[in-house]
Amino acid sequence: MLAALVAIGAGHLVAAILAPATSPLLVVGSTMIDLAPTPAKEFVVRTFGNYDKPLLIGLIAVVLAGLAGGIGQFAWHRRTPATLAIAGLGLIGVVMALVRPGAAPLDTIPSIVAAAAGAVALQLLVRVIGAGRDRVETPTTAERGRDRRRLMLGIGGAGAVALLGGAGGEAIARQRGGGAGTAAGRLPRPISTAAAIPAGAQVPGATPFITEIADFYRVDISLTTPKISIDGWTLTIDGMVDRPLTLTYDELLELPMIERTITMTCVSNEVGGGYVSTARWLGVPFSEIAERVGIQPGADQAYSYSLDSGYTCSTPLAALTDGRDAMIVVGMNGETLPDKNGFPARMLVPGLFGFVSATKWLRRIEFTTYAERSAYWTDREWATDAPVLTQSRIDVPKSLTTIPRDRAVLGGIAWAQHRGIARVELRIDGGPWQEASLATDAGIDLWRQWSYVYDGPPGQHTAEVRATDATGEVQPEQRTKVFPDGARGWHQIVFSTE
Ligand SMILES: Nc1nc2c(c(=O)[nH]1)N[C@H]1C(S)=C(S)[C@@H](COP(=O)(O)O)O[C@H]1N2
Ligand SMILES: [Mo]
Repeated sequence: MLAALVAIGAGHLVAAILAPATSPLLVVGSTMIDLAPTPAKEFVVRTFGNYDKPLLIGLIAVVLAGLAGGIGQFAWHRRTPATLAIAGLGLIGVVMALVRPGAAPLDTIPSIVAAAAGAVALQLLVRVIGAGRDRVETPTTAERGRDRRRLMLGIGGAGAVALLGGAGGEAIARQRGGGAGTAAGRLPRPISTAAAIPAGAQVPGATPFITEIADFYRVDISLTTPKISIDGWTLTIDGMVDRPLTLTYDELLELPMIERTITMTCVSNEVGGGYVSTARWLGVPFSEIAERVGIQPGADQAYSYSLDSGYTCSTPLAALTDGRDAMIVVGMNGETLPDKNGFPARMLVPGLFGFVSATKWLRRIEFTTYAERSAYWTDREWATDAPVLTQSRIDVPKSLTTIPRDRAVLGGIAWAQHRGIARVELRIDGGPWQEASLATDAGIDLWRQWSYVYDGPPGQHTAEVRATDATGEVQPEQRTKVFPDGARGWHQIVFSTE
């Protein structure tokens, strides 16, 4: 187990220098994410939420410890096979690194180094710790003391090497890359600014209308946050176009930019969930891109590629060209796009769920056909067309809390991006539906806040909410799972008044 620990530490350190995502535990984890069947993935995300990734890494570490422990059982007497077996564990990393989409031969180096480090560590440890093992007579007190000191030396030495490698690697990985901060202050001015959010759009005390960057939800398949350097980064737009285009970061920033406040939602958002946020985005409108490259007839999708692993996304061309504010985003709430939200550039299309529109760490957009290319989540059976579903949420009071009867105000948000919210209704204790008062409308691509004053008898109550979008469609009662095209159903809470 100590040898395996040394291997992981050494691999992590080398990966931090070469490419952090190729660290042995991470390549194994990433490949497992890609290979996991959709229901398994859905179960893990539903059950463990944002702890899904640490959990996966922990699980791999436990399995590794078990295998290494098993090898350790015969290491004393069959040193060579044991050494080969420990090195063999490293080779799992090599294979996993090679099957990652877009893998380069160099990606195997951290796992090769890990295999070698593990083998050397095992040899040394067996020699140091096991020196007295073949003794036939009962050890003397002095010999016993020496054995103990050798054991401590082995544990201490291997532990220190592993810790130095692991912590050093982590520190280097965190420092790496151009990162989001470096381009701060360079953001161009938009040719069209975002409409001001009307004061009445925010219900006092409710969820902030604009989400802080730190609070903005995050959903992606990456085990660690990619830190992309803008040096050497380019965005290619090609495929069925007359004039393919490759832009450096500076060239991208020179294009005309628009600024828009838009609400984003994830298809994996459960009823009442938090995978919905709003920010002010700065980016190049797709209309500008389309004009520059000249999209050829016959293309029906924009197929986008991410720099992190093999993530790809299919966006219907119609949604990019029907006049809505689809854009290639470089700025968020007045700052350069943060690493976690896709630095240096991401896509954003109002009205579509993130997995069919919002590729982060953008590398390439290929105009093509659905017949020709299928995306990461399409291959995993998720919906091909995925407009945001009309949803509403009760944010105050928190479920199972008690509120004073003379100030019993319920509040929350509703969203139906690119259609708009026309009405929100509340139902208390299964009674008749009653109109909530809607906050000022800030635009159809944005969520809308609502409030409702409860003035019924004190005690414990249930409240349910449902929204109607501007096309007249009422949110259905029937709950559905998030797979394959988003959760439906009414959000419900239990609260007390006194
Ligand atoms: N490269 C990459 N881009 C991605 C994803 C991903 O896994 N990888 N997930 C998508 C999904 S499912 C959503 S909902 C949004 C989330 O964007 P956010 O993390 O900035 O909130 O990003 C989209 N873009
Ligand atoms: Mo998503």
